Amino acid sequence: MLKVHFVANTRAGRIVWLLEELGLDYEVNIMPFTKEGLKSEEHRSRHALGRVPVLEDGDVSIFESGAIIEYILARHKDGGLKPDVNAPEFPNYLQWFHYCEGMVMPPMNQIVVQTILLPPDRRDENVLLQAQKLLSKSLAPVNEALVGKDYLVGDFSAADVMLGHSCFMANRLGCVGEEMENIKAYVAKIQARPAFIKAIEME
Ligand SMILES: N[C@@H](CCC(=O)N[C@@H](CS)C(=O)NCC(=O)O)C(=O)O
Repeated sequence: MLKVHFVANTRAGRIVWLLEELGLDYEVNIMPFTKEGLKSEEHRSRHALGRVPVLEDGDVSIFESGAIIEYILARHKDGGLKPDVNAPEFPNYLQWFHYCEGMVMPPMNQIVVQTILLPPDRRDENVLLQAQKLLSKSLAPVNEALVGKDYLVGDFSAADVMLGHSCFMANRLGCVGEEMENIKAYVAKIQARPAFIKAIEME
């Protein structure tokens, strides 16, 4: 049975969302966002940095949300939620799948650190402003790519699980301005998906 090591309000939501979309059986180890849980010897044996998500599948233990998603699609749902390698949308699929952790999450991590994780006396307004600017810049091409489309690639794909989850988080952090109307509509569509609702209810 697939087992997801999960913390609420984190990228672990992507994995549960994907598993729900695919209709696969899984179990979840819900951990608190605390040092005791994440940095325990037990969890560090699964992820050296003590982070989530981690997926276990029999003898396999794998971390990095994008790698986990690729692993699940390859080993458990070949052909599911991704275009065929020779399909015209395939390069676009790869691009948006990786744009998520490559371009959108770094400034978003910084915003979370500067607004939630650091105690107020250690926060830096300039670092926050710079991260907010960079996040807006990184989201602009996503807003553009969504013109006239419900989802980034085809009817819906694993690229939407990666980047759609980040757009949802950015919106929840108040970082998607009204001018990014395509992302706003995209997030609303994602939030109406039953599989997404199940994953978020777990949060
Ligand atoms: N690139 C990694 C990022 C993993 C990551 O940073 N996860 C965060 C939650 S979204 C975490 O576990 N943070 C705990 C910590 O920083 O101690 C992925 O996509 O899985």
